[in-house]
Amino acid sequence: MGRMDLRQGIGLRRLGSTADDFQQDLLSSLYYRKGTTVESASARDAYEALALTVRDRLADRRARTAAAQFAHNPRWVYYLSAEYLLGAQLEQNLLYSGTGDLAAQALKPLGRSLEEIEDLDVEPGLGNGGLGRLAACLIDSMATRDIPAVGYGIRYDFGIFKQSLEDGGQAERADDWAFHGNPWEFPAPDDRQTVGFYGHTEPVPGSPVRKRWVPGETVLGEPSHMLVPGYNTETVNIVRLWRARGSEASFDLSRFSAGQYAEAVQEAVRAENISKVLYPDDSTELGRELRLKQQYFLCSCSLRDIIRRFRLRNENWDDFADKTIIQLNDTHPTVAIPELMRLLVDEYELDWDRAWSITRRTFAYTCHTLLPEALETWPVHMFERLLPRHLEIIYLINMHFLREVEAHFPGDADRIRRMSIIGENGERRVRMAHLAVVGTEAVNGVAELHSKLLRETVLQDFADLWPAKFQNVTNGISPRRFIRLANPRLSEVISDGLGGDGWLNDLDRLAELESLADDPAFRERWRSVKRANKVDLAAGDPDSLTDVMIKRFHEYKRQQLKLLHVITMYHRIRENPNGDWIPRTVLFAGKAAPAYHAAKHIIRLINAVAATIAADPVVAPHLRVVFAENYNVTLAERIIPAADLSEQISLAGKEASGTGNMKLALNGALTIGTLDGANIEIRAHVGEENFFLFGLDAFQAAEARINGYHPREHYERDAELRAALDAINAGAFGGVGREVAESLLGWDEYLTLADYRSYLDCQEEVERAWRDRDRWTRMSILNTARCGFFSADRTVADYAARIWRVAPVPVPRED
Ligand code: GFP
Repeated sequence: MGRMDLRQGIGLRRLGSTADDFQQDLLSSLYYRKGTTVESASARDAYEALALTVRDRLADRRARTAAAQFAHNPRWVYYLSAEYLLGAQLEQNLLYSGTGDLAAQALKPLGRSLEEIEDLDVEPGLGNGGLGRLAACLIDSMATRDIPAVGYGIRYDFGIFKQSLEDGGQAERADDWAFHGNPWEFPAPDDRQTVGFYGHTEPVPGSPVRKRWVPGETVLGEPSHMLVPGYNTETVNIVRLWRARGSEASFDLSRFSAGQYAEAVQEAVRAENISKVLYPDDSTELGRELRLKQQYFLCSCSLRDIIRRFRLRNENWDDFADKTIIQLNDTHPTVAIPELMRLLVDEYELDWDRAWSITRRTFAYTCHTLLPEALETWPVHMFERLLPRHLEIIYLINMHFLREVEAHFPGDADRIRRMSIIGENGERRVRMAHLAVVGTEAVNGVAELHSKLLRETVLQDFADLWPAKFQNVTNGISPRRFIRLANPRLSEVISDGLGGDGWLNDLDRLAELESLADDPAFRERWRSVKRANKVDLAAGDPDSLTDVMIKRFHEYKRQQLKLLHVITMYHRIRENPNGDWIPRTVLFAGKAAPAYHAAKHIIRLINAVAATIAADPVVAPHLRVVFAENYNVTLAERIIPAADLSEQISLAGKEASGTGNMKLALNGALTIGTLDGANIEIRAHVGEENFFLFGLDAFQAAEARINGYHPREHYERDAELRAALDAINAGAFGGVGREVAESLLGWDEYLTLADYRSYLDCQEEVERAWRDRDRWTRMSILNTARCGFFSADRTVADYAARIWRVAPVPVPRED
């Protein structure tokens, strides 16, 4: 029977809520769990003891959540994601458990301040960019909305690399985020799973469909979980992360005894490599195979765990899809579809049609891109070697699917070729996005434009076949993390304005701030908050216009366009040193994928331009360029509250949604942006007059390419643009950046030069608005007031109602 039954009737001693109780619990954590004393505790001991004490408060709620959820036997949401960018845990968990003040007091006898202790809290670097942070925001909001959910992921030993600058270029170091251990985590070795790879399949006598897979290698997946508390509710969900281990037999004692130390551990090392790093370099065949291994590892472990959980309360497989919805966060976990088929057909002996009907109703897929190169495909030969049984299953799925296509569109061979799960152009490859569309009940894009473009371009054939399957769910962000924790000053002003902090889980209430946008005293407070945040950030003059572009480095996001603007400002100031210049601090932050050379050239050029400007006494008083190293959630939380201007300048039709755009607008930064991704919805919400729009739209951008785009024509025509590119080519910035200029003039994949003039004109509008302080502040307040829609709580409500079809299961408060 399920282990939950063991708890029945055993009530836990309730943890006390007074300062004394908390103090006692902190001390007992220090003595009994850290094995130290007040006198000899190091700062890290104090940190860990505090973390455990806070964790206990949440664990208490977790136990009640589990009891309530299991008793209810609801449809569970299982979120499968290769990434989770959770952000620092201590501050969040203090807020969500309401113990911040108690903690500060309790630390005093240890001679420690809460700030000092918080600095020891390392953010788990288990993600890369927007997709990983979205996953973290969604699990936060699921808990806040009392939706029974588990997030599944991989517990990478090394997260995304740590970035530093060397000679102005990006240098990468391993991010050993859990070097000191991770007090937020509960290992659950008893729930370990065994995962197979390679090998061969054998027929099962008497069954035409079932096969026996004999793997050539097995590894163990050991889970641990972290608590995911809801805000202002009792629910505490979990995120369960798998770590790969060799079996006990993987250590070869005889080789070790013979002095073959490396050989003795090689099997264990090979196993452990699976969860070693996030996104291993995929420029080699081995690296690519390791990525596919990771994906299968995550899916296999998670599905078995999901099935285990299902079987605790249910017996009939026909109920599986009514009790389970698995959301695939992009294509990385798509191999879960053939894996579920394999488990149902081969291991649980369901017939194919029944298994397929269950599988299809169990999964939903979120696509996060429009870039064709970002839609994953795997070589058939790699699949065949690594996952031979899954390839057979994919072939069968494809066969049935293509029959369906043929029935709808008889004789349309071209369509069949386009839609097949197996791509036959050149090397045969498995198209994971096609598999994800075929094997799921719902497919969604992450902003209105994105979902429309998916339907009309990238996945058009599928939308023709199954129009009802395609939906939009616009992304959102956690207001707790990105206003309350990131910007406590603004939170206080908002709470004062709205008479309480109920807005933190009802973000539409921010609309009530509108009436305060014309109140001079409120405006003054608003401005002083922004200024104080800038002082804290210490990136430049707090009275300057703080212009931020913070996001992964990618040419489609067009950091190079911002840079051309910076160079033009530099030229203008030099030419007219006594002009009435608005002081600006331009702040860049973001990582480039280690093998993405073009993006790294842009980083290097930014730093070269920054250095040139800093060394120029004429320009430096007016313009400063800062590159903040090692962008992560923690750094984002410092920069966002200090931003005046939010750069969302991707080429229209390329950014699926963006979420940084939402975080910045919510914190009162004004957006300069294209009609791309969620910018469109942000503009619709905040009002055209409170948004700086420029550039081609997605349709015009596509047309420009089709009609033959020649970046040089823009160069010839526009003297300032020419001056900027010529300066780079002439070596004006320490000789750095010629590759950037060359790529812009040669091909300019993302139409940077086409949008240059429109962008510069728009920056002039920005400056006009900035000169009118009251106007700017009013716009800023209205941005915050009108961005309630972008709460991840709304996003989750949308998924729950339209895709997951799940209802909240409230957890009773303890009497
Ligand atoms: C991707 C897309 C973004 C989108 C996020 C979340 O981000 O436009 O906002 O996913 O849906 F590109 P990255 O993981 O690629 O940064």
